[in-house]
Amino acid sequence: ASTVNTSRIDHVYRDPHENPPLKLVYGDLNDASSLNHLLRQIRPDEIYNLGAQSHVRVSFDIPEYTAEVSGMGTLRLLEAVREAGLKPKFYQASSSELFGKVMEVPQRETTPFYPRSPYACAKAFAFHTVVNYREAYGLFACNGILFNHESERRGETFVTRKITRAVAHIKYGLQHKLYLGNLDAQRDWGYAPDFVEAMWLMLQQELPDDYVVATGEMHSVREFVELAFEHVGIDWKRHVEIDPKYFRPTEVEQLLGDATKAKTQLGWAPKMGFQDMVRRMVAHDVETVRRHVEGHPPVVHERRND
Ligand code: G4F
Repeated sequence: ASTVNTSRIDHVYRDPHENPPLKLVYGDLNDASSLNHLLRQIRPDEIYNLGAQSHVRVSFDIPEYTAEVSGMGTLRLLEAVREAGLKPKFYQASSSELFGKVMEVPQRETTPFYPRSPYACAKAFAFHTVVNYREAYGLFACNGILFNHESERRGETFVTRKITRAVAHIKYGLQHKLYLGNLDAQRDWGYAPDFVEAMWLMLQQELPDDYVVATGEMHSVREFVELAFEHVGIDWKRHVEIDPKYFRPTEVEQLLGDATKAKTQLGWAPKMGFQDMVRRMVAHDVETVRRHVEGHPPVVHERRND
């Protein structure tokens, strides 16, 4: 992009003591030649493929693009690895959206997939491609089937961050209404830093495998809303309205994960609970808006390169 959009990684990207420094390069999952070139040049030990068009509702508007990036993009990356003659460890960001219209509760590694969106269909293709490259070429490739994971850095159009930002704006009188879709949807929401640890652990094992990563607790969007508004002492019913434009043609009504395999084989466990996570996200957004309102905008770093 021609605009600088590193704000979510600036704490590591701009750290002069980071050694070696984090280096950003241009590449695109839709551009096989860029992937081939980068792999030959970098010869990585580990690859974490989190690249995607990752918004489920948006995938209904741009299905072909979503399939290209999130599905075919994974294949292109794996082919680039193979063509470069490399054997890096490979992590694929698979998703609980694969379970879609759930076939059993809770969902585990053996639960059949039932994708409910172009995004989930693309991720199903990527999941099976990773398994196939593991079996066909002996690649150390793992699927992390991650349930929803949130944090202060969550994109602003996903429901959790949309809510916590709105709460902060409403508290300071900068917004009055929050328009949402399906409040009855239920998700197994974890804290992103905990989940990233699970990704790393998968690549430190002796053998590659696929793992569900989840908290084992399920909450509705309505509960998230109630808790977020409660933290600032505001009655949510006065501010939240339903706008059908946020409904999806096919919805994933509930997701609940069973991470027993990750717990026993990786020694992984989530550290942050649901209530603390919501409180933390609200506090972060309230602080950001407070600084803005009181005339202390966030520090803008010097541009290091583009
Ligand atoms: O926050 P969401 O958009 O996340 P969703 O669809 O569960 O997908 C996220 O988690 C997946 C892992 O399971 C990832 F693979 C995926 O890339 C993404 O990170 O929506 C959560 C729920 C949905 O049921 C949605 O219908 O919230 C409901 N919802 C209600 N009102 C809304 C809204 N979602 C959004 N984005 N915006 C609303 O206004």
